[in-house]
Amino acid sequence: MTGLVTVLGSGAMTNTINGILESDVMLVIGSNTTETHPIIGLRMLEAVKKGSKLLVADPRKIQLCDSAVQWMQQRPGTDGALINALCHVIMSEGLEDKEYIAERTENLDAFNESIEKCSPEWAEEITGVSADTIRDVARIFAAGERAGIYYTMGITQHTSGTDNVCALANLAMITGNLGKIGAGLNPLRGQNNVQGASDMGCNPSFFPGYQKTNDKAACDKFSEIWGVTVSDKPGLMATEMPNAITDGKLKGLWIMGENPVISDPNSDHAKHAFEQLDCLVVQDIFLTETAEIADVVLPAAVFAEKNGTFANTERKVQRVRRALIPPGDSRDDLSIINMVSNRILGNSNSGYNGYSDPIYHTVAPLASEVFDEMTTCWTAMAGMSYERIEDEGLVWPCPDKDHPGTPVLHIDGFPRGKGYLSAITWSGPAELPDADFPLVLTTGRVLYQYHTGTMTRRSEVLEGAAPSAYVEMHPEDAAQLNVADKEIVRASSRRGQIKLAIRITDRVNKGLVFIPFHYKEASVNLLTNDALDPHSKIPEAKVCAIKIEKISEAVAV
Ligand SMILES: Nc1nc2c(c(=O)[nH]1)N[C@H]1C(S)=C(S)[C@@H](COP(=O)(O)OP(=O)(O)OC[C@H]3O[C@@H](n4cnc5c(=O)[nH]c(N)nc54)[C@H](O)[C@@H]3O)O[C@H]1N2
Ligand SMILES: Nc1nc2c(c(=O)[nH]1)N[C@H]1C(S)=C(S)[C@@H](COP(=O)(O)OP(=O)(O)OC[C@H]3O[C@@H](n4cnc5c(=O)[nH]c(N)nc54)[C@H](O)[C@@H]3O)O[C@H]1N2
Ligand SMILES: [Mo]
Repeated sequence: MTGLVTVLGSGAMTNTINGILESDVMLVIGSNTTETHPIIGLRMLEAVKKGSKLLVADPRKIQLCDSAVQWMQQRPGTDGALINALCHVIMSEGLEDKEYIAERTENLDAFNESIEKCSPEWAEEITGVSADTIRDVARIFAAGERAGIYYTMGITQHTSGTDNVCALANLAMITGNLGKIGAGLNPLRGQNNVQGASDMGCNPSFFPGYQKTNDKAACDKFSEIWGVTVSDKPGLMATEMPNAITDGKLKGLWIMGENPVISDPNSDHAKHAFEQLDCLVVQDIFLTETAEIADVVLPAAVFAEKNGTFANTERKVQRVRRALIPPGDSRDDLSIINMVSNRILGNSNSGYNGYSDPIYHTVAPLASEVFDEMTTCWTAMAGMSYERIEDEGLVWPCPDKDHPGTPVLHIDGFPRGKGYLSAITWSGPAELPDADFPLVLTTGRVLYQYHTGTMTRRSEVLEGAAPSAYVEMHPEDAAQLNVADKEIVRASSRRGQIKLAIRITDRVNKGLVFIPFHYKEASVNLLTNDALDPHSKIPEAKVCAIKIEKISEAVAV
């Protein structure tokens, strides 16, 4: 999300979920919303019923395509070209919001120059979407009074992920769609409370509240608040760590709430790296594949067993209350962190910043103390308190105790002053198909499973609905390989191989296959590419080259 942070200040929805109902156009690009954000997907379908025009851009025929007025089935990894072409049509046909551009943006000349060559015909060659469709979509989008953009991993999980996000920001700005209800640029955040984790500074370049580690004033401020000299050097991104380990630069790792042995692209490489560590600590609610190779496992409590707050994708901070006592030796994450901090500081009773040792069952006040501290060090939360969010959450920015919160961002301007129109040059994915690996693989999710399956695969109902790995393949590709529906095949890339069942479907185009990454017994991240976006360091989980082979008639099921 670094891209959006650079463009707009933070990587959150600029608008609200219910605001979707006020839109008259929605562009959903690289988001399988009805499967991965079902509540938001429902709002979109409600908006369609109210007359909002839905535009979808996705290489797969997702459920939302059925309700769309236009569906652009681009080749994976070509979004930059597609979005630039939409901007080209809008600017060359004079459909832009001239007043908004003049008042609120900068860098128009360089932007115009960058899209000059990006005609719909040029983009058709690259994306496979017809020039007429691109023109039609651009006109519908530009005609919207309140046109909202909704995107997720189909846009960001590319070596060009940051560029894609900047291109979408351009599209929103030239049509005057940032700063009003029902519109905006809306990354739908993935995990529960990933927004809160970002807000709290779980990003190696930021302190809490998106204050930069390399900013001297921020560094001094946090050194004073925490009573220690904090480093001004940005840390490594998680995705940079496997190479840092094999290069001998990283010796110890404490992983909390992640299962990278399954979820990291090119996961075999990541696993081998973790095995070389002097010390690997894993803090999880289950003994995951990553925990299995750890030196120390710290058992954590689940969400229902702890107190605190979650911030959702629309920046709403809400209370979470403990309903159950954690079983056995497990502790809530905050207590574990505090206990380790205390030991590091050589304290048995008092810890970081004078917090008292969190004795089991008496941790409740601690989460609120952290919350109170957060309100003193980030103006966007300065007006919040547990009291104010007792019944209902508050949306940041909420700078003082009478402030009602800010559901729609950028109404009066952008944090950086003028909105920056970026000049984006489209560049393709890091790995393209060739004679040895002729198919494009894209990966993602299904409704019934969650990531590495540690939680959902323990639920009989969910596991019953989506029990096993499969590869979606176009009927013509299947015919060429002489494979039948449900037949077990071998899928391999330059990095690894797996065996899984064929699912013949026209959801994907010829030449493209899709595999969900939920299934450890056929873990698709053994195949995926760990090439990174140079800015955000997100891996290219959405495009790599693979081949699929028939195993033998005998093993067909
Ligand atoms: N059921 C369920 N819901 C989840 C999750 C889960 O595991 N299970 N995970 C959560 C998390 S952390 C996240 S980040 C979100 C992710 O939510 P999404 O991003 O919606 O999920 P994905 O399935 O990864 O990919 C979304 C879409 O991108 C498309 N796509 C593939 N390649 C490209 C491309 O090159 N360009 C474009 N434009 N689209 C492409 C795919 O066809 C797919 O429809 O979901 C969250 N919600
Ligand atoms: N090929 C491919 N790979 C991908 C993606 C893709 O689209 N394609 N998507 C990427 C994305 S967007 C994401 S977000 C990642 C997800 O990757 P991960 O975050 O590694 O996947 P999860 O299975 O959600 O792992 C979360 C872990 O947290 C544990 N947990 C749950 N609650 C708690 C808690 O309260 N405390 C603690 N300590 N632990 C807890 C769970 O048991 C689980 O082991 O996968 C990435 N990898
Ligand atoms: Mo995610």
